[in-house]
Amino acid sequence: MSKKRIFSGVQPTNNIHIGNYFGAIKNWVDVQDQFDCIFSVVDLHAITVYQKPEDLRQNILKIAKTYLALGINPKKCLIFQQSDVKEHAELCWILNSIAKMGELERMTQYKDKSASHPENINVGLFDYPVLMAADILLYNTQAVPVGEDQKQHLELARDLAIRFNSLYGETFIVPEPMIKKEGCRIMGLDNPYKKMSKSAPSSYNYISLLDSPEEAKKKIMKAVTDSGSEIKFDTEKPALCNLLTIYSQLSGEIISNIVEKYTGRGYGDFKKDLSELVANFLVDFQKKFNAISDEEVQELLVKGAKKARKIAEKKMEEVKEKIGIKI
Ligand code: ATP
Ligand code: LTN
Repeated sequence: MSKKRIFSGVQPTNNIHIGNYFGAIKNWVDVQDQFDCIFSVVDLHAITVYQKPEDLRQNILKIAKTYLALGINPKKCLIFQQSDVKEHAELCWILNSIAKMGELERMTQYKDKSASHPENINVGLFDYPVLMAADILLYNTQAVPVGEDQKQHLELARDLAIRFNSLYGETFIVPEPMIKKEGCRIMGLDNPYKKMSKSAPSSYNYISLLDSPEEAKKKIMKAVTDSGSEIKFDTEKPALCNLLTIYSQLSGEIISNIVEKYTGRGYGDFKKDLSELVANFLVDFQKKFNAISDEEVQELLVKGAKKARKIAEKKMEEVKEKIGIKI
Protein backbone atom coordinates (compact mmCIF):
# COMPACT_ATOMS: atom_id res chain seq x y z
CA MET A 1 0.00 0.00 0.00
CA SER A 2 1.36 3.43 -0.86
CA LYS A 3 2.11 5.91 1.91
CA LYS A 4 -0.17 8.86 2.64
CA ARG A 5 1.17 12.17 1.32
CA ILE A 6 1.88 15.13 3.58
CA PHE A 7 2.86 18.65 2.50
CA SER A 8 4.04 21.60 4.57
CA GLY A 9 6.20 24.69 4.35
CA VAL A 10 7.86 27.56 6.21
CA GLN A 11 8.27 31.12 4.93
CA PRO A 12 11.84 32.38 4.49
CA THR A 13 11.06 35.55 6.43
CA ASN A 14 13.67 35.33 9.15
CA ASN A 15 15.48 32.68 11.15
CA ILE A 16 13.34 29.81 12.35
CA HIS A 17 12.46 30.00 16.05
CA ILE A 18 11.72 27.30 18.60
CA GLY A 19 7.95 27.81 18.05
CA ASN A 20 8.28 26.86 14.38
CA TYR A 21 10.34 23.85 15.43
CA PHE A 22 8.00 22.54 18.15
CA GLY A 23 4.80 23.44 16.28
CA ALA A 24 5.74 22.14 12.85
CA ILE A 25 9.18 20.83 11.90
CA LYS A 26 9.62 18.52 14.91
CA ASN A 27 6.43 16.81 13.81
CA TRP A 28 7.74 16.49 10.23
CA VAL A 29 10.89 14.81 11.53
CA ASP A 30 8.86 12.43 13.69
CA VAL A 31 6.58 11.26 10.87
CA GLN A 32 8.94 11.27 7.89
CA ASP A 33 9.21 7.46 7.80
CA GLN A 34 5.46 6.96 7.90
CA PHE A 35 4.47 9.37 5.12
CA ASP A 36 5.40 10.41 1.61
CA CYS A 37 6.65 13.91 2.55
CA ILE A 38 6.98 17.13 0.58
CA PHE A 39 8.42 20.18 2.35
CA SER A 40 8.64 23.53 0.65
CA VAL A 41 10.39 26.83 1.34
CA VAL A 42 7.43 29.08 0.60
CA ASP A 43 9.13 32.19 -0.77
CA LEU A 44 6.08 33.50 -2.69
CA HIS A 45 4.26 33.71 0.63
CA ALA A 46 7.17 35.54 2.26
CA ILE A 47 7.04 38.51 -0.14
CA THR A 48 3.52 39.45 0.98
CA VAL A 49 5.49 41.37 3.62
CA TYR A 50 8.40 43.31 2.04
CA GLN A 51 11.70 41.41 2.17
CA LYS A 52 15.05 42.89 1.18
CA PRO A 53 16.10 40.83 -1.89
CA GLU A 54 19.54 40.05 -0.47
CA ASP A 55 18.06 38.90 2.86
CA LEU A 56 15.46 36.81 1.06
CA ARG A 57 18.12 34.99 -1.01
CA GLN A 58 20.02 34.14 2.19
CA ASN A 59 16.87 33.17 4.09
CA ILE A 60 15.75 30.70 1.42
CA LEU A 61 19.03 28.81 1.80
CA LYS A 62 18.91 29.11 5.58
CA ILE A 63 15.43 27.59 5.84
CA ALA A 64 16.40 24.65 3.64
CA LYS A 65 19.58 24.12 5.72
CA THR A 66 17.49 24.32 8.88
CA TYR A 67 15.20 21.53 7.63
CA LEU A 68 18.25 19.32 7.16
CA ALA A 69 19.97 20.26 10.41
CA LEU A 70 16.77 19.52 12.37
CA GLY A 71 16.71 16.01 10.96
CA ILE A 72 14.69 16.04 7.76
CA ASN A 73 16.23 13.33 5.60
CA PRO A 74 16.49 14.50 1.98
CA LYS A 75 16.68 10.89 0.79
CA LYS A 76 13.19 10.27 2.16
CA CYS A 77 11.57 13.70 1.70
CA LEU A 78 11.17 15.99 -1.26
CA ILE A 79 12.45 19.49 -0.43
CA PHE A 80 11.98 22.39 -2.85
CA GLN A 81 11.55 26.14 -3.28
CA GLN A 82 7.95 27.15 -4.03
CA SER A 83 8.73 29.72 -6.76
CA ASP A 84 10.64 27.07 -8.75
CA VAL A 85 7.30 25.46 -9.60
CA LYS A 86 5.18 27.97 -11.47
CA GLU A 87 2.05 25.83 -11.13
CA HIS A 88 1.59 27.17 -7.58
CA ALA A 89 0.84 30.66 -8.90
CA GLU A 90 -1.20 29.24 -11.76
CA LEU A 91 -3.48 27.14 -9.57
CA CYS A 92 -3.76 30.05 -7.12
CA TRP A 93 -5.26 32.15 -9.92
CA ILE A 94 -7.79 29.49 -10.80
CA LEU A 95 -8.78 28.99 -7.15
CA ASN A 96 -9.14 32.79 -6.83
CA SER A 97 -12.16 32.50 -9.06
CA ILE A 98 -13.98 30.25 -6.60
CA ALA A 99 -12.73 31.89 -3.36
CA LYS A 100 -15.03 34.46 -1.79
CA MET A 101 -13.95 37.92 -0.60
CA GLY A 102 -15.93 37.39 2.61
CA GLU A 103 -14.12 34.19 3.56
CA LEU A 104 -10.70 35.79 3.04
CA GLU A 105 -11.70 38.91 4.98
CA ARG A 106 -12.33 36.68 8.01
CA MET A 107 -8.75 35.32 8.14
CA THR A 108 -7.11 36.32 11.41
CA GLN A 109 -3.55 36.24 10.01
CA TYR A 110 -4.64 38.76 7.35
CA LYS A 111 -6.25 40.97 9.98
CA ASP A 112 -3.15 40.76 12.25
CA LYS A 113 -0.65 41.38 9.46
CA SER A 114 -2.60 44.28 8.00
CA ALA A 115 -2.74 45.82 11.47
CA SER A 116 1.03 45.43 11.94
CA HIS A 117 1.88 46.65 8.38
CA PRO A 118 -0.75 49.34 7.71
CA GLU A 119 1.54 50.91 5.09
CA ASN A 120 1.52 47.75 2.97
CA ILE A 121 -1.87 46.02 2.97
CA ASN A 122 -1.29 44.46 -0.45
CA VAL A 123 -3.45 42.13 -2.51
CA GLY A 124 -0.96 39.28 -2.00
CA LEU A 125 -1.40 39.48 1.76
CA PHE A 126 -5.14 39.15 1.25
CA ASP A 127 -4.78 36.29 -1.21
CA TYR A 128 -2.14 34.45 0.88
CA PRO A 129 -4.50 31.64 2.01
CA VAL A 130 -5.54 30.85 -1.58
CA LEU A 131 -1.89 30.40 -2.59
CA MET A 132 -1.49 28.13 0.42
CA ALA A 133 -4.51 26.10 -0.72
CA ALA A 134 -2.88 25.80 -4.16
CA ASP A 135 0.38 24.54 -2.58
CA ILE A 136 -1.50 21.81 -0.78
CA LEU A 137 -4.00 20.76 -3.45
CA LEU A 138 -1.44 20.55 -6.29
CA TYR A 139 0.26 17.55 -4.69
CA ASN A 140 -2.77 15.38 -3.79
CA THR A 141 -1.91 16.08 -0.17
CA GLN A 142 -3.78 14.02 2.40
CA ALA A 143 -2.56 15.71 5.59
CA VAL A 144 -0.83 18.97 6.48
CA PRO A 145 1.39 19.14 9.59
CA VAL A 146 1.39 22.75 10.87
CA GLY A 147 1.10 24.80 14.07
CA GLU A 148 -2.26 25.81 15.48
CA ASP A 149 -2.24 29.28 13.89
CA GLN A 150 -2.67 27.70 10.44
CA LYS A 151 -5.90 25.87 11.24
CA GLN A 152 -8.11 28.55 9.70
CA HIS A 153 -6.07 28.54 6.46
CA LEU A 154 -6.41 24.77 6.26
CA GLU A 155 -10.17 25.03 6.64
CA LEU A 156 -10.18 27.30 3.60
CA ALA A 157 -8.06 24.83 1.60
CA ARG A 158 -10.61 22.13 2.44
CA ASP A 159 -13.55 24.35 1.50
CA LEU A 160 -11.96 25.29 -1.84
CA ALA A 161 -11.25 21.63 -2.65
CA ILE A 162 -14.85 20.66 -1.88
CA ARG A 163 -16.23 23.63 -3.87
CA PHE A 164 -14.02 22.92 -6.90
CA ASN A 165 -14.92 19.23 -6.85
CA SER A 166 -18.63 19.97 -6.75
CA LEU A 167 -18.41 22.49 -9.60
CA TYR A 168 -16.07 20.58 -11.91
CA GLY A 169 -16.07 16.96 -10.72
CA GLU A 170 -13.77 15.04 -8.38
CA THR A 171 -10.28 16.59 -8.79
CA PHE A 172 -8.74 17.42 -5.41
CA ILE A 173 -8.21 15.39 -2.27
CA VAL A 174 -9.69 17.20 0.75
CA PRO A 175 -6.66 17.54 3.09
CA GLU A 176 -6.77 16.85 6.84
CA PRO A 177 -5.00 19.09 9.35
CA MET A 178 -2.25 17.43 11.41
CA ILE A 179 -1.81 19.58 14.50
CA LYS A 180 -0.10 18.25 17.61
CA LYS A 181 -1.65 18.76 21.05
CA GLU A 182 1.43 20.06 22.81
CA GLY A 183 3.82 22.63 21.41
CA CYS A 184 1.42 23.63 18.61
CA ARG A 185 1.19 27.18 19.95
CA ILE A 186 4.32 28.53 21.63
CA MET A 187 3.76 32.03 22.97
CA GLY A 188 6.06 35.06 22.87
CA LEU A 189 8.61 35.20 25.70
CA ASP A 190 7.85 38.90 26.13
CA ASN A 191 4.08 38.47 25.81
CA PRO A 192 2.44 35.13 26.70
CA TYR A 193 -0.86 36.25 25.14
CA LYS A 194 0.46 36.35 21.54
CA LYS A 195 2.12 33.56 19.57
CA MET A 196 5.90 33.57 19.21
CA SER A 197 6.58 35.05 15.77
CA LYS A 198 9.60 35.43 13.48
CA SER A 199 8.51 38.94 12.62
CA ALA A 200 7.80 40.15 16.18
CA PRO A 201 9.11 43.69 16.75
CA SER A 202 11.36 42.68 19.67
CA SER A 203 13.90 39.85 19.46
CA TYR A 204 13.06 39.13 23.14
CA ASN A 205 9.83 37.61 21.76
CA TYR A 206 11.52 34.51 20.36
CA ILE A 207 14.50 32.20 20.51
CA SER A 208 15.86 31.85 17.04
CA LEU A 209 17.67 28.61 16.26
CA LEU A 210 20.62 30.78 15.22
CA ASP A 211 20.78 32.86 18.42
CA SER A 212 24.08 32.44 20.23
CA PRO A 213 23.64 30.17 23.27
CA GLU A 214 24.53 33.14 25.52
CA GLU A 215 21.92 35.35 23.89
CA ALA A 216 19.28 32.62 24.21
CA LYS A 217 20.06 32.11 27.92
CA LYS A 218 19.61 35.81 28.48
CA LYS A 219 16.24 35.75 26.71
CA ILE A 220 14.97 32.90 28.92
CA MET A 221 16.15 34.63 32.09
CA LYS A 222 14.40 37.83 30.96
CA ALA A 223 11.18 36.10 29.82
CA VAL A 224 8.14 37.58 31.54
CA THR A 225 6.74 35.53 34.41
CA ASP A 226 3.40 35.60 36.21
CA SER A 227 2.73 36.76 39.74
CA GLY A 228 3.50 34.31 42.56
CA SER A 229 6.53 32.05 42.55
CA GLU A 230 5.04 28.56 42.66
CA ILE A 231 5.80 26.27 39.70
CA LYS A 232 2.50 24.85 38.45
CA PHE A 233 0.74 24.31 35.11
CA ASP A 234 -2.25 26.58 35.45
CA THR A 235 -4.04 28.57 32.73
CA GLU A 236 -3.96 31.52 35.11
CA LYS A 237 -0.19 31.46 34.67
CA PRO A 238 0.21 31.66 30.86
CA ALA A 239 3.88 32.71 30.93
CA LEU A 240 4.88 29.78 33.14
CA CYS A 241 2.75 27.32 31.11
CA ASN A 242 4.63 28.45 28.02
CA LEU A 243 8.05 27.97 29.65
CA LEU A 244 6.99 24.55 30.97
CA THR A 245 5.90 23.56 27.45
CA ILE A 246 9.28 24.64 26.05
CA TYR A 247 11.05 22.66 28.80
CA SER A 248 8.94 19.60 28.02
CA GLN A 249 9.49 19.83 24.25
CA LEU A 250 13.25 20.07 24.70
CA SER A 251 13.71 17.44 27.39
CA GLY A 252 11.02 14.98 26.35
CA GLU A 253 9.79 14.94 29.97
CA ILE A 254 6.06 15.21 30.59
CA ILE A 255 4.92 18.46 32.19
CA SER A 256 3.61 16.88 35.41
CA ASN A 257 7.09 15.41 36.08
CA ILE A 258 8.75 18.76 35.51
CA VAL A 259 6.30 20.45 37.90
CA GLU A 260 7.02 17.80 40.52
CA LYS A 261 10.77 18.28 40.11
CA TYR A 262 10.51 22.00 40.84
CA THR A 263 7.94 21.85 43.65
CA GLY A 264 9.15 24.03 46.51
CA ARG A 265 11.77 25.70 44.32
CA GLY A 266 11.28 29.13 42.74
CA TYR A 267 11.25 30.46 39.16
CA GLY A 268 14.99 31.24 39.38
CA ASP A 269 16.12 27.60 39.51
CA PHE A 270 13.61 26.56 36.86
CA LYS A 271 14.61 29.29 34.43
CA LYS A 272 18.31 28.62 34.95
CA ASP A 273 17.88 24.92 34.10
CA LEU A 274 15.64 25.77 31.13
CA SER A 275 18.23 28.22 29.81
CA GLU A 276 20.85 25.43 29.97
CA LEU A 277 18.54 23.07 28.07
CA VAL A 278 17.96 25.69 25.39
CA ALA A 279 21.67 26.51 25.09
CA ASN A 280 22.62 22.83 24.71
CA PHE A 281 19.98 22.34 22.04
CA LEU A 282 21.26 25.35 20.10
CA VAL A 283 24.89 24.26 20.28
CA ASP A 284 23.97 20.87 18.87
CA PHE A 285 21.71 22.34 16.15
CA GLN A 286 24.21 24.99 15.08
CA LYS A 287 27.02 22.44 14.77
CA LYS A 288 24.89 20.53 12.23
CA PHE A 289 23.69 23.71 10.52
CA ASN A 290 27.21 25.07 10.02
CA ALA A 291 28.41 21.80 8.52
CA ILE A 292 26.00 22.16 5.55
CA SER A 293 27.29 24.17 2.59
CA ASP A 294 25.27 26.57 0.41
CA GLU A 295 26.19 24.51 -2.67
CA GLU A 296 24.84 21.33 -1.11
CA VAL A 297 21.41 22.86 -0.41
CA GLN A 298 21.28 24.61 -3.76
CA GLU A 299 21.82 21.30 -5.50
CA LEU A 300 19.16 19.67 -3.36
CA LEU A 301 16.63 22.41 -4.17
CA VAL A 302 17.26 22.07 -7.91
CA LYS A 303 16.70 18.32 -7.74
CA GLY A 304 13.62 18.78 -5.52
CA ALA A 305 12.07 21.30 -7.92
CA LYS A 306 12.41 18.85 -10.82
CA LYS A 307 10.49 16.17 -8.93
CA ALA A 308 7.88 18.61 -7.60
CA ARG A 309 7.31 20.06 -11.07
CA LYS A 310 6.48 16.61 -12.43
CA ILE A 311 3.68 16.12 -9.89
CA ALA A 312 2.39 19.70 -10.21
CA GLU A 313 2.37 19.73 -14.04
CA LYS A 314 0.30 16.58 -14.12
CA LYS A 315 -2.24 17.98 -11.68
CA MET A 316 -2.51 21.25 -13.64
CA GLU A 317 -3.23 19.35 -16.86
CA GLU A 318 -6.14 17.70 -15.07
CA VAL A 319 -7.38 21.02 -13.65
CA LYS A 320 -7.23 22.74 -17.05
CA GLU A 321 -9.10 19.90 -18.64
CA LYS A 322 -11.80 19.97 -15.94
CA ILE A 323 -12.48 23.71 -16.12
CA GLY A 324 -12.57 23.76 -19.92
CA ILE A 325 -9.49 25.80 -20.83
CA LYS A 326 -7.73 22.87 -22.49
CA ILE A 327 -9.11 22.67 -26.02
P1 ATP B 1 5.95 35.15 10.55
O1 ATP B 1 5.88 35.69 11.94
O2 ATP B 1 7.06 35.67 9.72
O3 ATP B 1 4.62 35.14 9.89
P2 ATP B 1 5.91 32.58 11.74
O4 ATP B 1 6.81 32.60 12.92
O5 ATP B 1 4.43 32.63 11.98
O6 ATP B 1 6.35 33.67 10.72
P3 ATP B 1 5.67 30.67 9.59
O7 ATP B 1 6.69 30.54 8.53
O8 ATP B 1 4.44 31.45 9.25
O9 ATP B 1 6.29 31.31 10.90
O10 ATP B 1 5.25 29.26 10.16
C1 ATP B 1 5.94 28.06 9.95
C2 ATP B 1 5.30 26.96 10.76
O11 ATP B 1 5.49 27.20 12.15
C3 ATP B 1 3.77 26.84 10.58
O12 ATP B 1 3.42 25.47 10.57
C4 ATP B 1 3.20 27.51 11.79
O13 ATP B 1 1.93 27.02 12.15
C5 ATP B 1 4.25 27.14 12.84
N1 ATP B 1 4.31 28.15 13.90
C6 ATP B 1 4.52 29.48 13.72
N2 ATP B 1 4.55 30.10 14.91
C7 ATP B 1 4.33 29.14 15.86
C8 ATP B 1 4.24 29.17 17.29
N3 ATP B 1 4.38 30.29 17.96
N4 ATP B 1 4.02 28.01 17.93
C9 ATP B 1 3.89 26.84 17.26
N5 ATP B 1 3.96 26.76 15.89
C10 ATP B 1 4.18 27.89 15.20
N1 LTN C 1 1.09 29.77 5.77
C1 LTN C 1 2.02 28.83 6.32
C2 LTN C 1 3.14 28.49 5.39
C3 LTN C 1 2.62 27.72 4.25
C4 LTN C 1 2.16 26.37 4.30
C5 LTN C 1 1.76 26.06 2.97
C6 LTN C 1 2.04 25.43 5.32
C7 LTN C 1 2.48 28.13 2.97
N2 LTN C 1 1.98 27.15 2.18
C8 LTN C 1 1.22 24.82 2.66
C9 LTN C 1 1.49 24.18 4.98
C10 LTN C 1 1.09 23.88 3.68
C11 LTN C 1 2.58 29.40 7.59
O1 LTN C 1 3.10 28.68 8.32
N3 LTN C 1 2.50 30.65 7.83
